[in-house]
Amino acid sequence: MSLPIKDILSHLHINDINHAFSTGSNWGSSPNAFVKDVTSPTDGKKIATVKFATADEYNSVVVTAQKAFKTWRQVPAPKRGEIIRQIGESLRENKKQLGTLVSYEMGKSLQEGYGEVQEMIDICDFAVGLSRQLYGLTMHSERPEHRMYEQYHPLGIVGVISAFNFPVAVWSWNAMLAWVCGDVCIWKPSEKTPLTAIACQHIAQEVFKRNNVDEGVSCLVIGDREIGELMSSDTRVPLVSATGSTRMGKAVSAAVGARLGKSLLELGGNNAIIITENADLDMSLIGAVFGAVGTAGQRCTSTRRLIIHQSVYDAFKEKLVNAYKQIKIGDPLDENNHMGPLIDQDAVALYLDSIEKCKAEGGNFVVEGGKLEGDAYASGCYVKPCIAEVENHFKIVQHETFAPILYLIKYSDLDEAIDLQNGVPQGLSSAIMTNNLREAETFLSYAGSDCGIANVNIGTSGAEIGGAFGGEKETGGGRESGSDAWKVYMRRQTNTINYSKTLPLAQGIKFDL
Ligand code: UN1
Repeated sequence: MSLPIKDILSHLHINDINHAFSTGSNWGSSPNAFVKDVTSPTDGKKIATVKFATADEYNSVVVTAQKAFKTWRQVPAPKRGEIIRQIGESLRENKKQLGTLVSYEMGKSLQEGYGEVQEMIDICDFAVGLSRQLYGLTMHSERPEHRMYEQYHPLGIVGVISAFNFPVAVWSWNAMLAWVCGDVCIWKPSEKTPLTAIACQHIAQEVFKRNNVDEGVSCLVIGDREIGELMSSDTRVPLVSATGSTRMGKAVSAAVGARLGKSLLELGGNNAIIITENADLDMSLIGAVFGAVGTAGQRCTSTRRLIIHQSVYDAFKEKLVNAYKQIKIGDPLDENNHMGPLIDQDAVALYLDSIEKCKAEGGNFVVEGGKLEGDAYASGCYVKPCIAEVENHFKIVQHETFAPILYLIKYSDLDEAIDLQNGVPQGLSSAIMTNNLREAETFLSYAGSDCGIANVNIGTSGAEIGGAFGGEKETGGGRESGSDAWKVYMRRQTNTINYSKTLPLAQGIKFDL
């Protein structure tokens, strides 16, 4: 049984009307701020109202964050890690409430809402360990009695632009790493999901306050595209980490690049699973269906294409069609349902438009799509997951539609399958289902998948936080979360120290006075 939403909102300090920005426990908004109602796609009801920040307010937040950076960077990294550990504890305590609000505000199933908060807890744990491992290398100098090494220093303000589909986890990947690295964060959440962001800000600031940390370490700015544009062209923000569409990423990258700042981009995917003649079809089915309908097809890592060997094509198609008949669609807070709504009615319009475009190009729908009508679907955001037989070169197949539309493509040999898998502009996640070592290793080799993530006998979505997360081509090239992704949040400095009594020059150059 899920908790009543009203109790959850008050537990997470969400008010009827919420301020536009926060620099720690200081929340504010101008009297003439733009006011937006936040409605739930699950039942179409208004949850609360938020105010949008103005450019002046954004500027005041940056000034506060700059000040906070000066003190936060002096805190030893393991001590910063200890504070992140406490944030992880607080997330554990609030997992149920925050996970439920994620589900209610965004529309993903409750299980996935809890999973998203678990992903935040996991990255906190990772960041705590990392706080004692911000290693640089030591090199041997070519000169006698010299020592050479590199060290990592914090950058300053990290701007985080996050998307509605993972409204809190992707922020935490960035914020927890940035904080242990000694940076401060300004978060601009999606204007579609500001309430979960406000809840996280309260959780983080309570911990910072309890530890007497300058609360400007964690700042929140609610607004639309304008705030993202201000952040991207702001030289006071050395790193902008942006998650969202390729169109948005190109704009951020151009603005940040024009001032030679750093950007970390995690953009669209067009992820495929190759199902070979040596695949376990039952396992493949779970991976494919969860990948396609999980989060109603609104993950960057959602499975959009299945590239299936001709010898198992018909058998697998039949399994899929049968499995789609079992999918329960409805209120995501009801744990019997597999799939909730799309984020809003605009998303439904894009989904319907993609189906039309697919049909116009010759797509053959083996499971029909469409908008769901009736009392249970009164928000107007519920759709049917659908499946179409297509060719990879169709324009609509080359495009990422953020909805549960799954494309089937037939192949006859593995090289062809890999070409099809790589034959899209995006390069985030990919998978092969096979029990054949040669097929698996070929897929993982330099001649295999061109994506940032390549899995064997696992679907395309649901990556763990321990690995670096991100992709190539139009996905933007960024890497977040685990492995050595932390290095993006720091600046590297090479130091050479001469402890001899002479000053020999490198490369043997003679320069005597
Ligand atoms: C996203 O869709 O932006 O790998 C992130 C996954 C999740 C993260 C997705 N752990 O599906």
